[in-house]
Amino acid sequence: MSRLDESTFLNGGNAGFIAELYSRYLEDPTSVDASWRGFFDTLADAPDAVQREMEGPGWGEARAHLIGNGAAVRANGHAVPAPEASQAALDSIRAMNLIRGYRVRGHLIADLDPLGLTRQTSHPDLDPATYGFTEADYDRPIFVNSLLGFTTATLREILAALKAIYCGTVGVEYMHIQELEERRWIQARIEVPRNQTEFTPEGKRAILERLTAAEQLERFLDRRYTGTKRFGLEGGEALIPALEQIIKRGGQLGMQELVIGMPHRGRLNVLTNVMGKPYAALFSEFQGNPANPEDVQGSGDVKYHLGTSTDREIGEVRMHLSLTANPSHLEAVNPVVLGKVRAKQRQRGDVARDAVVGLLMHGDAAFAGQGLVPESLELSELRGYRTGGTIHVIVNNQIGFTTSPAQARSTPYPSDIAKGGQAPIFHVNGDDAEAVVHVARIATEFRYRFKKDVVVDIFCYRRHGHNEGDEPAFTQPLMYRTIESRPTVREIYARRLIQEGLLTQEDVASMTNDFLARLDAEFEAAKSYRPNKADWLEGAWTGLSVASGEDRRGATAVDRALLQEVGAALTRVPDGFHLNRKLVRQLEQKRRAIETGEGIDWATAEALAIGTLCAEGVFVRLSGQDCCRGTFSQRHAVLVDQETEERYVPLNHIRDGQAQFEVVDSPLSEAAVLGFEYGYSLAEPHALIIWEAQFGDFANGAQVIIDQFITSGEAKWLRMSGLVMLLPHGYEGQGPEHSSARLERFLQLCGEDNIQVCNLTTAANYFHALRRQVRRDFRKPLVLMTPKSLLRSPEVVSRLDEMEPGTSFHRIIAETDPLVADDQVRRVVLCSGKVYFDLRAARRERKIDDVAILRVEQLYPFPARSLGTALARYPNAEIVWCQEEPENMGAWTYIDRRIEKALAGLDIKAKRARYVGRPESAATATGLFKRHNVEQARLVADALAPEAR
Ligand SMILES: Cc1ncc(C[n+]2csc(CCOP(=O)(O)OP(=O)(O)O)c2C)c(N)n1
Repeated sequence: MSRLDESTFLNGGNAGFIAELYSRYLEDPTSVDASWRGFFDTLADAPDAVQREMEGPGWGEARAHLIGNGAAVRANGHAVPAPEASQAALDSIRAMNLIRGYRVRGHLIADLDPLGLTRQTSHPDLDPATYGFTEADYDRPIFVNSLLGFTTATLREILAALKAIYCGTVGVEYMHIQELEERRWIQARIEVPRNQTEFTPEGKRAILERLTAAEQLERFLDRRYTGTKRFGLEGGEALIPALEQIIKRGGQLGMQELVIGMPHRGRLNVLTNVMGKPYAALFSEFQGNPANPEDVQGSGDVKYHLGTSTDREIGEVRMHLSLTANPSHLEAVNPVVLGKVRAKQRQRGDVARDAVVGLLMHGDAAFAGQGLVPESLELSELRGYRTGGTIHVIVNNQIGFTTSPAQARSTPYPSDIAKGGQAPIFHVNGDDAEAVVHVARIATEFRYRFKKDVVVDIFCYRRHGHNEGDEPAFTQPLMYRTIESRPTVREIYARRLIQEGLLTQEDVASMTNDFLARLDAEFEAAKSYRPNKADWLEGAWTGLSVASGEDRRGATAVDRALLQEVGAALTRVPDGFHLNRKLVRQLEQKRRAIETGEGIDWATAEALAIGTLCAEGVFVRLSGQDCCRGTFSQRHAVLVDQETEERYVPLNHIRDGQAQFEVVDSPLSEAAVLGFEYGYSLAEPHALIIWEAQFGDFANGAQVIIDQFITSGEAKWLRMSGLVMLLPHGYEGQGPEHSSARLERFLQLCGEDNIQVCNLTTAANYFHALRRQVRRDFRKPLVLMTPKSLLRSPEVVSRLDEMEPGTSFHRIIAETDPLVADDQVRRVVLCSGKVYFDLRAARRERKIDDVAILRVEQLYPFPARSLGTALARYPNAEIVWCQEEPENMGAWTYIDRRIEKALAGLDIKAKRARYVGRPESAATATGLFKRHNVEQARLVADALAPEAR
């Protein structure tokens, strides 16, 4: 029965009967039928509240009144209420339904919009008449069992309390939360103090100071750099004292580090007024100077995308604040921040997740529109991703560029998507600075109390156009007429403090002037300001340096003893563990391979790379869809007891004191999860962080993270990442979306030594490639095309001695079969990845001995010199590039000119490579298996054909 139905039936002929039942219930809850008991239970603030309140002060009298003192006693011993008692019981039920109505929907008529454009003033669920009250009922005392702070009040008083709590400048949405304790905590936190904080005079002055800084900085920039884009905060200045409150209250609750993500709006304000970036540094950037010293590499980025980090003393606490650099792509930074938080929590051993907290700011249009928002929210309670709750602040300026909310979303609030994640939502009028700070405090407390996400939705406005050169009246003329005549939030608050007698007009003016004087001085200082260092290789990154050198092998080899120690752990299960029968065989094979040192397959090599790193003290994290088992059932990093479903991770049982291997199945998201792992890698240079796509093609769902962060973050923001992306790739007849990891896209993104792209053909090379990620003095993202069917193939296996001292990663693998003399070789087929095995098999089958096949294992950085050396052996050969991808895909367009360059300085006949592979195609692959086989056979035949076709 819905609440509305309940209130309707309370008006009908049943009312007296229900009142009587309620009286009996109050006398003895067990005396009424369970369904009625349940109903009456829900009226009170909690089932047990009835009992507690009955014992509490005031309730005895109220209850006596409701039951009907001195009324006749029925044969069954229950009191029959007197008529006035019956009315009182009815009033009570109705009032408690009304109270519930306000808790659920009070926010709908709250005074949230500073512009007053969207104010709704009534709602049936908030109308006493809906519950059966009439005008005559307003002044009769009513007994209510609630947390409102009274047990007896008139309807008029009850309504006044409810309006103060739920319909002032704060609107709270929390009744969607399923956890009773969380609901009750919020109720108690807001109902008793009538949803406001009594600020001290110092607190009030601090709020005004923050508002002054926020407002005056924007004005100053506007005056000095008129028309320059800054995506000003004007209209939403209350954000700044809100952030200050989060930091302050957080510090009291255990926060030592706050990792922040935010869009461009207000970013310059946050960078300086919250993060403490020198104003002079900002002004210098406005004058066109780079944010980092001139001799530091990189493309740089616009000033409203830059990050920074700083330490601030907040009371007794030294707080580290870091604002994560982000691209223009709104909300893309969310998962990156979450990953950073998680990594920092681990670094600090912050098991309770008290010390490091994530704070994400959002625009209203972006929060409602971007899919990364729900994808990232979805991570919040997951074992492998949780960070103990993120504090979200929406700067809800009621517009997105030129788009009004009515066109931007289908739901009433921009925050609605967060309700699915069970987050409480505090809507607040951004022109009531105290209310904004008040909810920021409650939100922080909620995060700490329940370790869950929470949302503050600051209803404000955007005083100017989308950027400072924009004319907003083209599209929202009425809104902007209202805005024009509106005093600023600082002016409103200053007036309030003057009215309260806390400050004089002169105090307010001198607060502004002092701040302006400071800005003037910083402006002067900016003229000679030079950033003296880039901060990118400090803290945890100390000791690392910018990548240099040609082969960059790193010290990746491992002694046999350690390989075998890891191998033993890999194939060991605890006593009494019920291993799946099929895995018994698999583990047995692994054990034999490791013992004999022969036949190490792909998954075993991976496990050996991970396990040896863990044994050496390197934390390894692998996440991706179904990666614990492995999409192709190849990994089995987690063994599951067949009787108990208990999980066992063999690589976490190598030796005492080893580092952990954290392996987690991810939710079915690419963008959020890849962003999370990238963020993790940003904060943790000494760990190996791996993300695996289910099939490589799905990585394009995370294209923003790839384009805007992984491949360009180092150049734009001087932030290194050693993230590994495992992308299953290879043409095996599985159709358009299960064949290609879109190698061509990654290769097109390569430049300025930004990433590494490899397509490997041996288990040993995979072993070295993974270890290399943390065994060199720099970090670079590694994009790996990984095998599918080859996982089970004896073709890719290696020997253990290919991982032992003296071995390393190979970027090019030279010919391994016996052939005619090098000068007799008529063709060199260059290729990368799986097609090598098809070519080699066909060559062996056809007994061809004058075609060499070379494998380019690393495509970028392109091993030009090594390739040149390898090709120089074959002076009379033509060069063919063979790939299984269509001509417009794969490596061809990337590698063609690079091969040409590599050949240029060599004393051999060939000048360019000839293409052999599938013709250009719109889809990545055919969906027909037969056609695939024909195509594959043809390209292999072409590559080996006696003469060019
Ligand atoms: C993913 C993405 N799409 C489009 C844009 C272009 N764009 C920049 S700001 C903006 C409006 C954002 O509105 P809102 O989220 O409400 O923030 P506001 O600018 O109003 O603070 C748009 C569409 C972008 N930056 N990112």
